[in-house]
Amino acid sequence: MTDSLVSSAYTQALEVIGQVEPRIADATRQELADQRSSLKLIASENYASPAVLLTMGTWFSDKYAEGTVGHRFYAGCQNVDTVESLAAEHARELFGAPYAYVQPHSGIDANLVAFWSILANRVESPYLEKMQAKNVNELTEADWETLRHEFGNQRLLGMSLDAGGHLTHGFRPNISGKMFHQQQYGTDPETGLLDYDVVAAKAREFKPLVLVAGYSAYPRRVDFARMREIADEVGAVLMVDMAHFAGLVAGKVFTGDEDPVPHAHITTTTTHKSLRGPRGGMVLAQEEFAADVDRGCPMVLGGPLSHVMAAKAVAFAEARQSSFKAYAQQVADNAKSLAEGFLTRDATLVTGGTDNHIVLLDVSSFGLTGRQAESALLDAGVVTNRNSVPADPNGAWYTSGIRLGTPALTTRGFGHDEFDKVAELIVDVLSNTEAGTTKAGGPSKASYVLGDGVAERTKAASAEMLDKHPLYPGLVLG
Ligand code: DSN
Repeated sequence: MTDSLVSSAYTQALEVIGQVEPRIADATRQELADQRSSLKLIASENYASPAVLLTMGTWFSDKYAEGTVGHRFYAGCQNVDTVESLAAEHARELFGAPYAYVQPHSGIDANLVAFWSILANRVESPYLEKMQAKNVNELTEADWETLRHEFGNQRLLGMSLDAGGHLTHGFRPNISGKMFHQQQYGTDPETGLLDYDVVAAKAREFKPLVLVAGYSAYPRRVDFARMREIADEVGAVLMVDMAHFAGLVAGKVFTGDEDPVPHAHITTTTTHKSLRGPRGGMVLAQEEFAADVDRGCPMVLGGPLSHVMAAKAVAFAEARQSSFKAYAQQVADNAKSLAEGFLTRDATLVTGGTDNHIVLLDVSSFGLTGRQAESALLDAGVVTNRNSVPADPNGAWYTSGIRLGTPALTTRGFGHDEFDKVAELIVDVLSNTEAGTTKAGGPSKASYVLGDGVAERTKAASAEMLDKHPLYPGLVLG
């Protein structure tokens, strides 16, 4: 797509929007300006291509299409069928998966569909037998009670939030921690690494129905073949949430035992992180779960977002190009450069480094909480998010860590030297930030004092790199 086409498409679109609500047009312009002028290091963010973004802005948004391809609860879904089939076909090819479900609106939705399908597939209940025989109306109160009891008493074992797992992996306050009896596995207190023998011992003792692998803030690769062995030994379903690293799987950086798709019964993901697609989710499954996953909408999800499914198809087509492999490898290489940049400047990293796209910086050695570090960095134009570290003394709100990721800036073209410079800038900001005090004069976990001139010099140094690697080069809004 040529630059002038994209420029004119967006210029005209914003003009149309501005005629109705100019403040939204202004905010949209400002968002582009802000994204262009800051160092985006949030590990779960990226920059989708203009083709992906443009695909989302169409009349497919206006169509209801509950159900699945060829089996809809609404008439007139022939074009949505085309879109959904294409997105699923690209996904199956990209990941080598027997089955792909591209309707989930987010990663949490994808995980809920996976939970639903595992329960529907593995829990024996009179309800399910009757549902399959299409006699739902014949269910007695006793049937429903049995169903609630059986569905509500299953066990899930997942990685704890402070070790890097996701909320939906059994975190107590999350729906996953309430709908399942849950237990969590963590990481080794000395190394910060997953200990598969500990996971196996927990699984043997707890006998979960669902073993969840995958992470949101663990800076290392996972041996999914080993996780499958553990699941098989205890008769569990292995569900892998690859939301964070789907791009590294698609780009063949994670292969063999590190590729979850052939090992997991069900793999879930978002499509907008390292995979660089539109915001959304997806479920990949082995054949035995396909029919249950297919009932995700309307049993778990609201109507599919057809415009987003179309954009998923475009993004997956992009990810099947050889250039995406080079991108994914660069994401991992850049994370190593970033980690080395910190280590040579004596900063502390959880697990001592990275071998994926995440670097988890423990900011306690700077005398700061994650919240203070996140705010100070934002003042200096460095966009990150605070994150717990294992056994975090500051809890999940203030935290002691900053999670950094390389997918977005790698899309802009940043390489080894730039990521080393990013580490230098972050260390400079944090070394020149002091923890503040509360109004009463006590120690504060939120307020902070950034040294004079730090924000300005960081922004100037960032601008040099950002100008060399413009976001959406050639996109000029008239
Ligand atoms: N919000 C996503 C992330 O930042 O990792 C996970 O839900």
